[in-house]
Parts: sequence; C-alpha cells; structure tokens
Amino acid sequence: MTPTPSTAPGDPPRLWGVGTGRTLRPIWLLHELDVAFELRPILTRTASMQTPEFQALSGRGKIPLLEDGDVMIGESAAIVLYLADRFRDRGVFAPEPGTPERAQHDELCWFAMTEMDAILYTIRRHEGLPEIYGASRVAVEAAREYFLRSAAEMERRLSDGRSYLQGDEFSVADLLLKTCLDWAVMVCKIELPAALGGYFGLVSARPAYTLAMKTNFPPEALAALGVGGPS
Ligand SMILES: N[C@@H](CCC(=O)N[C@@H](CS)C(=O)NCC(=O)O)C(=O)O
Repeated sequence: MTPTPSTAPGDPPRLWGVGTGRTLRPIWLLHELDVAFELRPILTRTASMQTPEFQALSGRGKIPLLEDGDVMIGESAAIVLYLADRFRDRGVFAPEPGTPERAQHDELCWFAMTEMDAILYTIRRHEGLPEIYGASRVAVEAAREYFLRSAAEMERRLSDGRSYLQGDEFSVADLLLKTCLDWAVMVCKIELPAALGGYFGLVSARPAYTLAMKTNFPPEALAALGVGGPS
C-alpha cells in the first residue's frame, strides 16, 4: 500500500533528503527549472530519517522522496523525469514523451542508473559501509572495472564533439550521468577517462549545479561522508 502524500494540489513540491548524489538530482533539476520547493533536509542513516512524519510516508526508509499534490514517489531518476515533464513550461530538460529522441534519452537515463549508479552503490556498500553490508574487496574491484567500462561507453557517445549526451541541450540524462561521475570521483576515488574532462567541466559550470551542491551538501552531510563531495 502506498501512503497518501501530505501536500495539496497547488502547494509547492516537497522534497525529502539531502546529502547524497541521489538527493542532489531533484534539488539540481528544481534549481534548473527555477521552481520553488519545500526542502526537508533529512540525512541518511541519522535520527532525522526516523521521525514519525517521514516514516508514515516512506515505509522503505529511503531518500530522496518527493510529494507533489497527489503524487508521491521515490527513486531519484523517476523523480527528475517526473519534474521535467511536470514543469516543462519552465524549461525543457527532456525530449517530448513518445518521440524517438525521448526513447534515446530514456535509454541514457536507464544506463546511468543501472550501469553506473547501481555499480557505484556496490562500491559504497562493500567499501564505505562494511559495518552494514560486509567488506568485499573482490566485489569492489570488479565494480570499479565495470564502472570504467560504462564510463568508456559514455565517452564514446560524446566522442563526436557534442556538448551534451543528446547534442547541444543539457538534459536529465546529463544530470544523472554527472551525479554518477561526481560520486565516482569524489567518493570512490575513480580516475575518469581524460576525454570526459571537458564534459565534466562544462556541466560543473552550470549555475544551478553550483546552487544545488550548496543546498544538498550542508557541512554535516560532508562530515558524515568523510569527503568533499557526494555519495
Ligand atoms: N535507487 C534509489 C536509491 C535510494 C537510496 O538508496 N537512498 C539512500 C541514500 S543515497 C538511503 O536513503 N539510504 C538509507 C538506507 O539504506 O537505510 C534512488 O536512486 O533514489
């Protein structure tokens, strides 16, 4: 059973969660869209996740979580795709649903999530959180190699000199890819292929990204990570 969201139609969207690469995604897109939102800055694996209010909404106990009118969804990629479609009048960050461009766009999103994010989470679990998930050097090494193979595929997609994954326009697919690259570099200490450097710098220079990084990584979140960037 899915609990009912507590926002009413017309309220600004309410977003739960800060402090990780996953929570950065909706915060970043909301800044790109310049949409006002209410942020509940709860941090993973802290008492702030245990409040009755959050637990009533999220049986799963995971951030990010978005409430928007009748909609309540988790899964960071689903949230950003929903926001891109919902606030299309504020800026276009995904091609029109049902078009070949959108199909290609969504392929890139799924790739980022299943071939990059999920692989990084293997490293995070078995290297960064051994007290919960157990340490496994073999799993971590294999995941690092696999991640590099995925990064090489993204490099290949960008190798014709295009600025962004789908050409001249920054999209949700770029936002998902960049959050994975950040996580790889800052937390997993993976050295990215040099050819991705230009793309990395271009996306990092977006004002909404800078703003979102500040919103998403308060000092206590960085301290919890023990790093200068996302997890
Ligand atoms: N696939 C989900 C992953 C969500 C997720 O694992 N969130 C972490 C923070 S990055 C969390 O809430 N962890 C709490 C826990 O596992 O107890 C997404 O992309 O939103």
